[in-house]
Amino acid sequence: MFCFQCQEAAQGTGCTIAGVCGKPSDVANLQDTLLYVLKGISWYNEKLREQNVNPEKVDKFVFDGLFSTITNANFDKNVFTKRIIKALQLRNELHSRCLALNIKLPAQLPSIATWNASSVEEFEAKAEEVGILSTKNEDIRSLRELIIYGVKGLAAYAEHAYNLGSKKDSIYAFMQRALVATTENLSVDELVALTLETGKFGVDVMALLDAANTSSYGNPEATKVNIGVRNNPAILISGHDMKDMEDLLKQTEGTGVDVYTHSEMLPAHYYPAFKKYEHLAGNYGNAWWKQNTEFESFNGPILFTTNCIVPPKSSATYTDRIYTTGASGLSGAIHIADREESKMKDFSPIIEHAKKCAAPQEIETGEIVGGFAHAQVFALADKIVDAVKTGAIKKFFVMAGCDGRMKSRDYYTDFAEQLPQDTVILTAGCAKYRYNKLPLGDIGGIPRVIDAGQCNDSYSLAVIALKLKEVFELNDINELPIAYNIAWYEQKAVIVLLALLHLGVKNIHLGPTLPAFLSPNVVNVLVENFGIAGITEVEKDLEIFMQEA
Ligand code: SF4
Ligand code: SF3
Repeated sequence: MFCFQCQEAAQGTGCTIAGVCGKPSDVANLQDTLLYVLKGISWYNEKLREQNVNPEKVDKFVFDGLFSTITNANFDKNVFTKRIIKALQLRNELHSRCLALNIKLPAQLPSIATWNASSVEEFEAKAEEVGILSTKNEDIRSLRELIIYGVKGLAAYAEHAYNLGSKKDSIYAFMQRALVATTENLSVDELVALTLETGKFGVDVMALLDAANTSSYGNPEATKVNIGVRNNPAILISGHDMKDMEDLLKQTEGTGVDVYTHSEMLPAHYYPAFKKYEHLAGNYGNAWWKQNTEFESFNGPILFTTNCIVPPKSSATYTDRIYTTGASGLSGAIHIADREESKMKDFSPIIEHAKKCAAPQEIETGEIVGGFAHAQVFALADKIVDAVKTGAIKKFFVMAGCDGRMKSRDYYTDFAEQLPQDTVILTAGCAKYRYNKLPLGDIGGIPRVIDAGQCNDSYSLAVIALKLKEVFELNDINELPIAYNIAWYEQKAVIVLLALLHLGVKNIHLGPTLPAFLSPNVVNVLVENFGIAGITEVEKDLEIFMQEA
């Protein structure tokens, strides 16, 4: 195996024996092979799409498959084996369709379009030949992988929107085009252009998901979320999928079972449609990587709708309380099947399980505040603009992104604590858990941590920035008093970063380390064109940030 797609890549270069995330080498290899076959599917589908033949199942298969290979989403070997078998069948079906429609194919088909195998051994072995290291030139490899990781992030957000009935063909067509392009002989310049184009579709997909979420559940509102517990048995729901949240809340209503959010599901509390459920009891715990201890004390079953899963240790007592659904998976966990057309998913097994469990054990008390997506911030716009004009707010710091288990991420807590009192943090994603329980106070009623929601709600932060640019009549988004100190971990953060670059945001600081998949030359391109930088020490960085813009 070789994998370097996330921030925790071993030794800062790549995992080769097993993933730091817990991904075993056989699963890593199967993921590489699945990706390879998805490229083949995309190759045929591009030709069919040109003829306006495009079965929806193909788009869905591709984004589902990509999503399942995101860091910490799916560790189940069987899932990948079955998916490769299905993928080969689908690709061969598309080939036959091309032939039936007399679509002209090249005499020499690329290997992504022809490779076939049937055993798991062959699937695993293929990864050695087609994995990341098969691209020998390190700059080409770096750009290809940067595009693929951006496309994986796109796929995740596209799937959430799709689950809410929001579809966009141009996004699916781009995902497939980009996958195929990573197998072609593109130059560095062409790949750089494709990377930036990926960012454009990042903006599109986040806008699509934002519209899907807000039209389904209303605009997020400023909300206080309880972090203590009640005395009822309960289910903990984690991940990013709001449709799953809706189905679970509906099915648990009146059963005596409470629902708590974990990690990236916290922002569900901010939606008016979910607030009406009295049994949505609070948020339990912190960011994903603390699940090893927090799931122990939760006592009830846990539902993963997406990443981030940490495979439980053999000594864990909660292993039999884990359920997965959608793109997520874990060997040994019970997987809740996809919803059938216009029906809800069937969460009854997890609800019955919860009824037999003790209530959660309290690990903290109090409240956290969030729900400042674009509409709520626009409602406060006058107040915010005044605060900037009077100098009460000197600067905003976008500290969106992911959290992770590395000790070096203490930086973000220290940074938040040491920020001058006349600054405000704009956040989204699970990065917020590094500072959302600190007593940072407010500025004239504006909280000093403004939480827009999930990582995809970074879109809201961009919309807010664009609005402020308009209000202050500036020519360039970079003239605003906004600094970007973003923490990344997995591939959704990659698409968020590319989206911000597409919107013209400069001087983003990215930490706690720069991606292992960026070669020195690609880093230079990002530094020269976008002023991308890493992080150093809090004091030094604060000095730099306060000088910029
Ligand atoms: Fe390693 Fe990250 Fe890949 Fe897991 S996802 S194998 S930790 S690089
Ligand atoms: Fe977090 Fe996994 Fe990225 Fe969605 S839940 S931000 S790491």
